[in-house]
Amino acid sequence: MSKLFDCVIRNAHCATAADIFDADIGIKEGVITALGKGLPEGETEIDAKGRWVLPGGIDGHCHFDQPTNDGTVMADDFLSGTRSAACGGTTTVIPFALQQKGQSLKAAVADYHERAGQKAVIDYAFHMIVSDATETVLSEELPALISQGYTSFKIYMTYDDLKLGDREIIDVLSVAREEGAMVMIHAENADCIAWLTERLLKAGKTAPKYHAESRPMLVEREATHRAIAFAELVDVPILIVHVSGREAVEQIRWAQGQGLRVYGETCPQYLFLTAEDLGLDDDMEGAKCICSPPPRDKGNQQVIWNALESGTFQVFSSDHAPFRFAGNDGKLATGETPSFDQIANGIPGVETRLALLFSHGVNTGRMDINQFVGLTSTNVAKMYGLYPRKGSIAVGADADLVIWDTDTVRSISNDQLHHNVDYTPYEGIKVNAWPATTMSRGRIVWQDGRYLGTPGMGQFLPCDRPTPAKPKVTAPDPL
Ligand code: DUC
Ligand code: ZN
Ligand code: ZN
Repeated sequence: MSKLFDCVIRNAHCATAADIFDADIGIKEGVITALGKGLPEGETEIDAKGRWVLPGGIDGHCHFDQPTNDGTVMADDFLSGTRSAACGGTTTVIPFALQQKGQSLKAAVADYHERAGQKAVIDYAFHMIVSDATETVLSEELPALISQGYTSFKIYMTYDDLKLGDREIIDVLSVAREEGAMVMIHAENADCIAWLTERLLKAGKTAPKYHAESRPMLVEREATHRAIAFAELVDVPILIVHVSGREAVEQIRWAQGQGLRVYGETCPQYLFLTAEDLGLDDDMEGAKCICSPPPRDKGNQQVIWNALESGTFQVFSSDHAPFRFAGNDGKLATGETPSFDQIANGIPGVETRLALLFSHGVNTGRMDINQFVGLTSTNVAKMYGLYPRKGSIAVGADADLVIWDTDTVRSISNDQLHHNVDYTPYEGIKVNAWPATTMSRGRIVWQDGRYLGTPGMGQFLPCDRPTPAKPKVTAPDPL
């Protein structure tokens, strides 16, 4: 007779976003079916030895195999991207189906399914990127796609080939309100950046380090402020993504203080890198750390830590945007010494996100384990309509679990990572936590330093309309 459980994880010291408890975890057909003490023997048994067992990480912001039109190619497709995620303790990813200008949104989503289908090792959902807010997109495609489970999308306030104008932003926010979708906003003022870039280039300031000067905090502050004003006008929640420093944090805090549903996301680069990592004059190595918004300084790193600890930010994502340094289709696709504005934007980080925050957040006492789980998993599941199937340890939830080794001390090294990028911006940073075991719907995909995943086993996850995307109820309930 077959056993009640396919697998039992014994002696798990579990944490969710709310609780800490010790339990055996019974798993059947990829789902957690029992939590308790002394569960009957499973087909397989894992002893967690009293280690932390946490919900698998959900990376709500990463880019895999995203089409570009500047001669660059993303280094990670769904296979290498999800493999890398799994080895770092992430069990769900939400990358972006990018609509090119002139393309239908539906076609962009269909194309992205082709890219993911046979390759993904772990489960995945899609955000959309809306770059062409035509009448058809607004009135037909977006409503239809949202009702089919694509319930979040990103819009850009910068980049000529992606940005929306103010009126277009208001129009897409209005559709999001009507349809119950979450809007993620890349907030940087395109015209300020263009003006500053022109001046820098004219002055011969072309090295990677000038990337940071072309995108000072003011441009992020202005766009964040404008996005918040539009969201207030339309009365719809928004999420400001990849927040880099004090000025945007102040805008978000102000909005939250007004009672507006304005959420914030930050990423490892704003905790562990500074503008100095963009190098000195003529130092092309600095291209490895070019991302937007750029990393700031130590003082701003502290502001970002504070905003994580205090709850100003709800989610912590990698913004993995993988471009190789060597070769002619990555960072240096336009030549050996391109000017900073010709260098692909984005850095890798899907595998290192969790270990960095666990080590430097939880193990230093900056945040507790429940906050860690919230920022890296539970809140992400809620923000994008995947909760409670994902993001918790509970009966009925998918058995997406990570057993953490907190006895390790290691330096991050690109040799040990599983992405397809030839560097990590976090090389040499010490961590004292790393996943010992990653389990995706009951299947072990990473154990004791060995990748054990199978391409194509990841499932597409249609998302519910996220509760945090609901407009605030302002009238008191007469009851
Ligand atoms: N924005 C992102 O979200 N990722 C990479 C580059 C960018 O500008
Ligand atoms: Zn962005
Ligand atoms: Zn991104």
